[in-house]
Amino acid sequence: MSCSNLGLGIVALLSVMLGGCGEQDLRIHEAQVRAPVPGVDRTVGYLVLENRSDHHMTLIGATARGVRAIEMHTTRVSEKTGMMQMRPLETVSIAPGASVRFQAGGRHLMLLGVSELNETLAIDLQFADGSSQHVNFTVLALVP
Ligand SMILES: [Cu+2]
Repeated sequence: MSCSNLGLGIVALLSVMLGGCGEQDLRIHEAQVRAPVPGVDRTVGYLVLENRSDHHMTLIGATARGVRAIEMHTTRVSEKTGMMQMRPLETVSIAPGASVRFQAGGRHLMLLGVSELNETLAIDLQFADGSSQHVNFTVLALVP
């Protein structure tokens, strides 16, 4: 076997090994966190998770340095009051080939106990299979 063949063999083996952890099967788009309103220590995060694998992925939580807790919420109109209401989500499942969108007025990440943010915020997304994904969220400045 020549050197170049050996090299290709290792690359092929590595890609098989990495394929097992499923990280590259998940694509993240539009990861954004809104800068908190001055004096408020909570804010929201949005993103799109695209599952390019052939199995379900289940998001079970998220953490970030400098943020006390991150919850997953959904927003619904209350049947009783007609007001918008947030409810916690324990898990968010993404079907094979599907995308799940966290966006304004819907599903969102609720960041609680937020200290000062820089231009980006690194959030670790945790999945039911024990894997996690490190995602850099762009921090959006407040619209004046
Ligand atoms: Cu919320």
